[in-house]
Amino acid sequence: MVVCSLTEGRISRDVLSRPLADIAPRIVHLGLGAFARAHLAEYVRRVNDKRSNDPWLICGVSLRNPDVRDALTPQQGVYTIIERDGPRDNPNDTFVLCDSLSEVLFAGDDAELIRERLAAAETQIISMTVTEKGYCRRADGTLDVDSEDVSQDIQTLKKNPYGVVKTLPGWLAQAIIYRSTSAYPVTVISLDNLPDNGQNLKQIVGEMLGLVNESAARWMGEGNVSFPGSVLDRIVPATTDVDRADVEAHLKFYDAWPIATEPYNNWVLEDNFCSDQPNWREAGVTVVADATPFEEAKLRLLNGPHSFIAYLGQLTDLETVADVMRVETNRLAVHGFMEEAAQTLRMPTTFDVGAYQREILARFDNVALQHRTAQIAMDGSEKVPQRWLAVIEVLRERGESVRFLAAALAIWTRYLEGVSESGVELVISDPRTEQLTRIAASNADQVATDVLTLLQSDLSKDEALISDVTRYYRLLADEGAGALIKELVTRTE
Ligand code: CS2
Repeated sequence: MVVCSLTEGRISRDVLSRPLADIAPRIVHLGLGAFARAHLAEYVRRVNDKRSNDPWLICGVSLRNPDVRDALTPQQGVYTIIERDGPRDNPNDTFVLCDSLSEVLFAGDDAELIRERLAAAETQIISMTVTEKGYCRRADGTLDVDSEDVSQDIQTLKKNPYGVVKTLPGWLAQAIIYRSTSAYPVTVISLDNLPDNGQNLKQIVGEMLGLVNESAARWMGEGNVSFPGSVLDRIVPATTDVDRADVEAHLKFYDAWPIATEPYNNWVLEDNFCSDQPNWREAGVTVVADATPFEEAKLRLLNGPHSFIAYLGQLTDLETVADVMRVETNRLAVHGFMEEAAQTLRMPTTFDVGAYQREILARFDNVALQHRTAQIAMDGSEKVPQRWLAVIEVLRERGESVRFLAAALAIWTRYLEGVSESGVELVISDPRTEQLTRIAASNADQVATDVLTLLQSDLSKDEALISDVTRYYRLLADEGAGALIKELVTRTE
């Protein structure tokens, strides 16, 4: 039904039987970053490949800047996904044209149309990738009503449900208010790396609605809005000019914003829909009753080690994940980290944890991907709690000591000093940069306690843990990361 072609050296879209404008999007996606374009949009493309006469199309919304809209609108939403694998000098790349986005909007200019799409009868799914900080949650998972943007959205929606909102909870509350007046149920899917993402999202939206519109909150509580949990997995580095040049060289056209990613793509989604859905299973999605064990496994065995690699790489001037993995002792430490974290999983006994770990290590080894450690290092204070602290808590409650995870905390705090071991300045990009860099610059004995206190973790009172982190921190300062990693991988308990 919808096929792509080339017009004057750019990608465009031919519509065979119906104009694109006649096909209403049934998915509205908020936060159209590279991840959503490599993951959700690709699954929807696969759905449409099977049922081409009745395509599911996505209205993609950028909340913060117009760049994606400006790049993709001239190519009618079509872009290239480059799947990279193999050795760097002889990569085994494949190029897929993704055509499941039918329009791209920007909240700053197109708010009216976005509101219309969110409220439309045809819209069955509202999904989002807004990163951890976009949820405006406090450490305990409740809505951060004290944040300026959230409190502004609350005031706006109280006065006028059609007012201009800014935050994710604001947009969703507004969408649900509209939909409740027409009785159009909707499934709202978080595609972010949050623990229990469905329930967490439900919590903040429920709180927001409770404060601004009781009848919409009641309507949602009656089961007209569902929040399936989901676990997404695909490694997606930021797009570079090399990616654009590769598309041009291989496909002979210019793509303003291709996506480079790995061949691997995985999605586990809870069977909790209260509106129409594409045939997800047909597209390769695993639909389950409870995604929590899968999510724990992914957060703790992939994302946890990923952040460990990122800070280690930043501190030791290793630019990409594969660069870190190429150092044998680092690789052993990443494996050790995984083994420590794996003890806390609750997967069914049939799940082969060893095979899962090997698969992840092989993905980290992918040199063609060029995944920068600086990219993963961003927003550490939003990631560390679910990736590391949740694991440490389980192990410490069992009375066990942690080595690799304690070392990871030491490496992170050392990285927060903002200079690599060779003296290169590091850019710390985090919503709490100011507090974190202040803590990192203070007394070495205090750093571990202060950073855990800032994250509102009870682990800040765990003296044994604090003493381990502090010892590793001192070792890092005195002898460097190489010495710490060596001690970790050679010490036998
Ligand atoms: C990464 C993730 O940047 C990060 O924090 O750990 O984006 C990771 O690549 C994805 O979750 C993989 O599915």
